[in-house]
Amino acid sequence: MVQYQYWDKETETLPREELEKFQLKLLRESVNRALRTPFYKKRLFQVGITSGDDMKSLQDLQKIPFTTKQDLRDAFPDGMLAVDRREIVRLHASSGTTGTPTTIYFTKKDLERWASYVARCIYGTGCTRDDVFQNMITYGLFTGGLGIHYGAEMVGMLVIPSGPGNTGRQFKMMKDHRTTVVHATPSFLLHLHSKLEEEGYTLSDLALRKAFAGAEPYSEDTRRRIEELWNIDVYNSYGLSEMNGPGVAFECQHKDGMHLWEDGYIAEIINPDTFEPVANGETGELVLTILCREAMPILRYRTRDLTSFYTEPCPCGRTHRRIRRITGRTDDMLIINGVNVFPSQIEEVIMGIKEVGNNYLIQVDKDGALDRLTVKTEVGPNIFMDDARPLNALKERIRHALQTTISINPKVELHEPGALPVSEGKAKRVIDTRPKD
Ligand code: ADP
Ligand code: K
Ligand code: ZN
Repeated sequence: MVQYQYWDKETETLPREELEKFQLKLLRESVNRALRTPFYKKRLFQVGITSGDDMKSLQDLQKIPFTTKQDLRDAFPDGMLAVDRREIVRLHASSGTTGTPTTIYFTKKDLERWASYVARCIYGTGCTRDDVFQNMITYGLFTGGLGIHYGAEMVGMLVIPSGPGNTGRQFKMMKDHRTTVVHATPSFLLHLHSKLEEEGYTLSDLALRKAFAGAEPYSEDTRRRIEELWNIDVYNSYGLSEMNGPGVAFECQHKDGMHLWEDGYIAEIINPDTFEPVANGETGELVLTILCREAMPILRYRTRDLTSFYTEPCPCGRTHRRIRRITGRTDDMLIINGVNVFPSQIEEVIMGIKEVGNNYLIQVDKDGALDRLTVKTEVGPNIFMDDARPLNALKERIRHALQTTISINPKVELHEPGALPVSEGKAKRVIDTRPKD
């Protein structure tokens, strides 16, 4: 039996009815705050919203137009600022995965509140002040570094701001300081493990028990693989800079779906083509409204991230709904010879094959009039690259499994462990060389 622990039990287990009442109160405040910004003043007046009181019920949220990444770019630098510039004490920026990075501002209170959401997430995985936490994610403008950092300090963990990279140094710090918990991208956790032996360590030199993995999509098979390789528990962590950063949704000790903190955000899931809400439990694009941010209120932000709500409550007793693992972004769908494919579908197939190694790359090229999909994967450490027959059989198995799932016949290339490029931040796994017209 898991002994569930809560950072803020009252809030985390608030009955739905009260939670929604609270959301409505905060939504009114957020609309009032938004009306102080040039951007929202114009946007909201256009649809006849002139005061937070126009939100009579949570349903009225639907009257507010969506906000997009492009809106944030257009409103830069002051268009969405709701406080005097002297009130802001920090800025962060998105990674720029899909274009110019967007800038987000925070007041002192905003930073405190953000840290408290993160603390709630971390404590909810069973961590305490007894833990030593190595934050192997990029510090700086990226929200993942400082965002998790301050939440971890709030919990009282000993925090090592290691940042990513330098595998030898990471192991040394892990050993010297008896690190029990790490935060990294899933791809970095796999990469780091592949260097363990080479750097002269074994798992028994380390005290690692848990990892928080996020910033990029990964499959359930990848989670299991990381857990088995390291013999630890891996918790999925979701966030985006427009909504502060990490701390939006996180897995609890039950490790099945991420609780999205509904006292901090209003979450909707919409059909990205019709903009209508999807039926409860169905997959669509996550739309988020941040409820308490002073510096930069953002209403109905289209995250582009695809997910769905769990319809069942979690055994941990938290009343805040869970979202499923993000399967990708609406904008990372590939259309290959007319067939829609998400990189996550490919990952799910190949990571389910145990002889496949820890890194892969998806390439799409033009081959005459047709598109050609090549899936390059590393092989596991026990596969011999000079033994052609089993290698060909493995290739054929991967090809067949992919064709069955995605209805496209790919070319499969096998590479030695460590041969494919790794990135320090978010993994770049798709290379599309087709001319854009
Ligand atoms: P960018 O939007 O430029 O990538 P961010 O640094 O704000 O900048 O990254 C947020 C995005 O990262 C999310 O919208 C989502 O696409 C992705 N992401 C973050 N955490 C996860 C996760 N646990 N699973 C899948 N995707 C994630
Ligand atoms: K401590
Ligand atoms: Zn739970």
